[in-house]
Amino acid sequence: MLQKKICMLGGFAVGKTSLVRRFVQSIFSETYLTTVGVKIDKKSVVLSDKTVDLILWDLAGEDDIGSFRLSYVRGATGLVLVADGTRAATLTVALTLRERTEAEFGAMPFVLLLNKSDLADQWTISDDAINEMRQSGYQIYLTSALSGESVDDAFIQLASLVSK
Ligand SMILES: Nc1nc2c(ncn2[C@@H]2O[C@H](COP(=O)(O)OP(=O)(O)OP(=O)(O)O)[C@@H](O)[C@H]2O)c(=O)[nH]1
Ligand SMILES: [Mg+2]
Repeated sequence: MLQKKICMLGGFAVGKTSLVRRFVQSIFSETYLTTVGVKIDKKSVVLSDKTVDLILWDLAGEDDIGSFRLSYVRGATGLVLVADGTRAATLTVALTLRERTEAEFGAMPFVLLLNKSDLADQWTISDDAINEMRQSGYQIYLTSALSGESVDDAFIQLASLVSK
């Protein structure tokens, strides 16, 4: 059986736990309960030629990059980077966390989720910035854990990247 460890990385309250809950259980809650340490979930994804079990490590958000528990990422084969589209600064946090994991464990496949797309009127990340990142090869999804928009697409794309 194909099992792949995936880490959810991003700043505080960007929606990592909500995205996992949406993907695994198809539910959403407005209530914010910050993650302490790590919570692990599992979901099987059926691809055209194989089934892959994603073991999702939902890590506590860290805006203070210095205190991020890098050791949780050991053994991971892919990353879900999450930023909150209503707080552009969280994009820098997500990208910096990825750089730190690359320095420690080497490069691995990732997708970048700009979450809370339902809050369009509060959006702070420009289309230009998004297009620029896409042109440099980033696989970017505008997601909403609330509506479910693009959530499955993003996880399925990562499943296919890590099981190549
Ligand atoms: N409107 C909206 N709210 C969201 C979305 N995703 C998450 N939230 C809300 O944002 C808050 C934080 O969500 P969490 O999923 O707990 O965020 P997190 O990244 O796991 O936070 P930490 O565990 O503290 O790092 C909660 O109140 C969620 O209901 C979304 O797509 N849209
Ligand atoms: Mg959380």
